[in-house]
Amino acid sequence: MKSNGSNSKKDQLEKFTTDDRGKKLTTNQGVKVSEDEFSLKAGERGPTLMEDFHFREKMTHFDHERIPERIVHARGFAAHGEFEVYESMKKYTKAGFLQDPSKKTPVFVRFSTVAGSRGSGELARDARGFSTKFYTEEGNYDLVGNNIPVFFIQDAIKFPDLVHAVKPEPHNEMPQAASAHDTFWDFIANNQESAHMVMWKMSDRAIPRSFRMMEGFGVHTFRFINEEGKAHFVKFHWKPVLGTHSVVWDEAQKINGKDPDFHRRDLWEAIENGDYPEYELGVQILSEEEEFHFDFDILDPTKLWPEEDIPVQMIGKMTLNRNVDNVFAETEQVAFHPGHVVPGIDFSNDPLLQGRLFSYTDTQLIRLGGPNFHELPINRPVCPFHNNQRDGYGRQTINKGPISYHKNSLGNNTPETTSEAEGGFKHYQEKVEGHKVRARSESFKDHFSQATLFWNSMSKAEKAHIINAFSFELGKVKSASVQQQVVDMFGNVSMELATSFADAIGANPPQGEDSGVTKSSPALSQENTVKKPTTRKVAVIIGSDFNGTEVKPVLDELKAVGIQPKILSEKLGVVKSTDGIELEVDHTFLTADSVLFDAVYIVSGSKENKTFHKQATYFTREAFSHYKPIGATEEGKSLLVDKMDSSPGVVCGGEKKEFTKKLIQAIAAHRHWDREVV
Ligand code: HDD
Repeated sequence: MKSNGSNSKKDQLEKFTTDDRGKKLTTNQGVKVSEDEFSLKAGERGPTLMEDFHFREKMTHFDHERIPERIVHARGFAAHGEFEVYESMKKYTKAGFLQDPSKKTPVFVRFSTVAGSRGSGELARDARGFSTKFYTEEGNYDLVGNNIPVFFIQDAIKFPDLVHAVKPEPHNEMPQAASAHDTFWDFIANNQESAHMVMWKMSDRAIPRSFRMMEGFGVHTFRFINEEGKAHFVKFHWKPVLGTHSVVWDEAQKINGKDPDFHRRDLWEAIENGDYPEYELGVQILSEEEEFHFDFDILDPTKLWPEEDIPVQMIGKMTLNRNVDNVFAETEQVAFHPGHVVPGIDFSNDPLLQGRLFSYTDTQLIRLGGPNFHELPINRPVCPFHNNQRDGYGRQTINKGPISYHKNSLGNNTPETTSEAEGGFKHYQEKVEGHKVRARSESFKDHFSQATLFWNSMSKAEKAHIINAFSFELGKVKSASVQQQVVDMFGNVSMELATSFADAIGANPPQGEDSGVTKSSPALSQENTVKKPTTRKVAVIIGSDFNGTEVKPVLDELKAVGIQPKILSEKLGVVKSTDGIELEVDHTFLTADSVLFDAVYIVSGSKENKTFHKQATYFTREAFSHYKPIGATEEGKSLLVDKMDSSPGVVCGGEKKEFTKKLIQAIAAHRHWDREVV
């Protein structure tokens, strides 16, 4: 088992895992405690005594339970899994975990929002972090990416400015987990390299339906290095097997109230149900000779490599199959770092990446309290590690012997270095020449062409969502000057876009003309993604005395394709059909809401009363307005008001098999954008 690494991380974590159930309560010194409800006092009504070491230890530990949250990506959720490569990538890289298809590499993946604090709602309009730690036999490799393939800025020195601008404004600490405020948009208008990323952030990508349904990107250009020392440029992609899907903005805002844990709950439940989230790892590869073949600089992190020009090859699959045992110990203490690479993977000179290589260790020093965070169980590599680093807060390793320096003779000069041929990491010997300058390459100066490419690639509905997002965000901005600057800036991307939101916010239309780019990239539109019904949640609105013979087979068939019908009625308990079928109720109208489901199946029931009717109609109307698939029995049709029954994605009554087939298709389609919402 150990040899293929499949469970090496789990085995390692188990050594540090403890189960307190059934055990005796003790102090941290192991002394059994006889009383845990009353502090030690001088007399029943007297003062507490200093010598109550149990009280003091318990209270002191409690007082120190919190650690600083991550400066960005504070709210996140993680899971364990494994990665398998499809076939050896030997031609391009010597990285051990990318050689052998029979090998499973343990991984730990943390998803996050960027701007909000640790307790914020998960449906914020924001990029999502997508960080993967591969516990390889050659050391930990971290792919610390986002669900957006480009970034706001081109040089890491601007990262503190960007983050200050998007975080809540310092004078009143508002708004939480939102970019719809003056300082963010002031930053954007005055740092126009952000145009491309802002287009993604205003698109549906920034409000994913699920962590299981979003792409991941390494963003930067990295290098693959093979056994011969030859380098290729590489971009990394994660493609979710379920396709890339989003919610709508009105829904996102409501979910934040109804269930601020929506994304983590979704991930947690999928894994608990055995619906393991899967992502394929894709790479775009360019030879060193091709570096200058494009109309963008491949070192510029505000640029993507269009998939139609440089295809994404799928090279492996990651499956998340185990929830954490303890969120603090694992999810909170995990420390990712783009600089954690293994032989076969190396950096490029992307100035954003270069700055990140400093920041991540630095931040862990304050967040995790010192230089020994690599010893925390979640961060330990599964291969041995030895060096002359010593001591520091919270040191756990007990290094034997007097030698803690290199070179030495007393320890036979060990721990010893390893040659490149035997697996020692050697940095790629890129030739570099230049003057020391604070400058940006001319080749980084086109900020709008790819932003227009993105706009051109959107479907009609996606474009409408982007216009609405700009109108919402800028509608919340108070400064008319900032609003106008943003309108003028995005006029460079698309006059249609900027004119539309200028109109919505009462600003002047943009002057001039846009970038003139006419090319589009179909891979960028979520309309063209994979569409599957699997794991979709359907609210089955049902009252007593329903028609069991009609409904039961539909529910069975939905389940057979992996759809999850949840029974929703007026009160918990069971609902009974006229023909003796009983269904256990999962939710009531009080505990659930249409925004928490992917689709609705209205069964109704003859005994339903007025309140039932009112609540069910509200529920259905809201789902309809979010373009969700709706199915209805003959009886359930009575809840479909305003000609909903003849709208796209609404399936009514009819022959059972045909009905179910159409309903499943409608659910797989995710949303029905061509619906007129009244
Ligand atoms: Fe970063 C966290 C992704 C630019 C500095 N970043 C962090 C996380 C993700 C990213 C997913 C959360 C890791 C986790 O789950 O623990 N960051 C990105 C991407 C970037 C990016 C895709 C651009 C391509 N980041 C970036 C820059 C800097 C940082 C330019 C600073 C120079 N990022 C940090 C950080 C964080 C972090 C302050 C906060 C918590 C942490 O590192 O561990 O160091």
